Amino acid sequence: MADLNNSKQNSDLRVPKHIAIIMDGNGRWAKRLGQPRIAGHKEGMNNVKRIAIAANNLGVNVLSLYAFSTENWTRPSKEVNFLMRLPVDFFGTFMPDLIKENIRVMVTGFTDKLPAKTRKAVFDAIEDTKQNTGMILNFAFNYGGRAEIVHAAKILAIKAKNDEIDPENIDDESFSEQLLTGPLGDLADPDLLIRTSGEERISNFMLWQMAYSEMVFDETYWPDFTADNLVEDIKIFNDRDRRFGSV
Ligand code: V07
Repeated sequence: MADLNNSKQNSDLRVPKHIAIIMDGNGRWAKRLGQPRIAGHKEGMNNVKRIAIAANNLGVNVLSLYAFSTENWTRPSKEVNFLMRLPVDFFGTFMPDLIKENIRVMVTGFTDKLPAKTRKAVFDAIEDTKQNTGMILNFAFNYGGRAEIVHAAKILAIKAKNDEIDPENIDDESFSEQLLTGPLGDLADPDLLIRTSGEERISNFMLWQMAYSEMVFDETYWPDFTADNLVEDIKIFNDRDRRFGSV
């Protein structure tokens, strides 16, 4: 089964090396309070910081968060514009915390299609945290699983056409290297996927990488999701691991 860390804090908890989260339920969280959707996005962003720090303290190596999909561009332009400002806001507010917590920022997605200001905020954050040795906080941003696989196939096809590789030699490993998560190496595949707000779908997130991931669907809306919810979901993961490991 999945390789596990020894947790820094919970002797009983075996913490997955790579946790991926689909941060769903922000709009419904706002609606429940009679507030606009963007209020939910804002509170969702604040929660990214809290959960990133909690995961880092638990000893997680990679936390991948699905922030924006290649399909999200079809939302109303006012909402898209707001979402494109969130990384700017996020790093503007939380960069000192990320440095203090020794967290390294990474982005998985088609960043060339982002507005210039957004792209700059993201690349500055990657640059400013590249010396950090703690958890990798990986934002899946303008990310789509199928687009990622198609992109990898194109790169390999071009290499083959240019006689740089023999198509016969393409295998799981050389294919993985061409995915946007290639830089993560051995850590590219999540051990655990959590989706909040009760929806039970993958929605085009890390399709290749989740071939063997355990999936936990948590009822909590993302802005309400706490460190305790995270530990609870890791325990569910541990119980499954124990059952399957014992046969
Ligand atoms: C977004 C907050 C979290 C819930 C999901 C919807 C709204 C953080 C980021 C982000 C992205 C890239 C980056 C740094 C931060 C973000 C979007 C939406 C589009 F490098 N939260 N958050 N990006 N929400």
